Amino acid sequence: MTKPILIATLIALVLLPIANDGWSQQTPSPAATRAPIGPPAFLPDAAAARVVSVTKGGASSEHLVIITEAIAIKENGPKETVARFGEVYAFSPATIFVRENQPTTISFWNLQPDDQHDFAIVNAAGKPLMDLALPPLSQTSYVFTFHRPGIWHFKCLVHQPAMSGQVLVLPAH
Ligand SMILES: [Cu+2]
Repeated sequence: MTKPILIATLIALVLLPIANDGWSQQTPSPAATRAPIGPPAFLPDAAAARVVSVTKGGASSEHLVIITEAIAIKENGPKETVARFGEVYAFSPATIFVRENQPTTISFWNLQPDDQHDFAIVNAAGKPLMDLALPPLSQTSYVFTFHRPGIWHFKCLVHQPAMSGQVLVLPAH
C-alpha cells in the first residue's frame, strides 16, 4: 500500500465511526414514545376462560418463546414483495404444542423497533378470546392454560392474514 493510500485509509477509519454515530442520532424516536396502535388488549372473560386462561404470572412447567419476524418490510424490501403483498410479518414458531391443563409460559419478543404486534387466540368463528399487545422492542410473558384439547388459531390482528398460527392442545396425560 502506497503512503497516500495508507493515510487516506487511516483518515477514513477515524472518520467512519464519527459519521456512523451522527447517523444513529438521526434514527427514529424510541418505541416507548410512540402511541400504541391496533386493538385494545384484553384477557379472556369467564366464557373464554373455559377454553384458555391467561395470567400475568404464576407457576408454569413449560416455557415457550415466540418471536415476531419481519419477512418483507418497507425498510429492507424486497420492494417488489412489499408492493405486491404489503408489509409481511410472521410469528416464529407459528405452530406450538401444549398439554391440556398444563400452565405454559409464553414469552413474546417483538423484535421490530417500530411495529406494534398483538397476539389474539380466536374461536372457530374467528372472534378473539383474548388479545395481548406486543409493543415494539418488548418482551411480554403470560402463563397460558388451555382447557380443551384440539387446534386453536392465533393471529396478530394488525397484520392479517400472514401473521397467524396454531396451538395444538394435546390431551392431558
Ligand atoms: Cu403484527
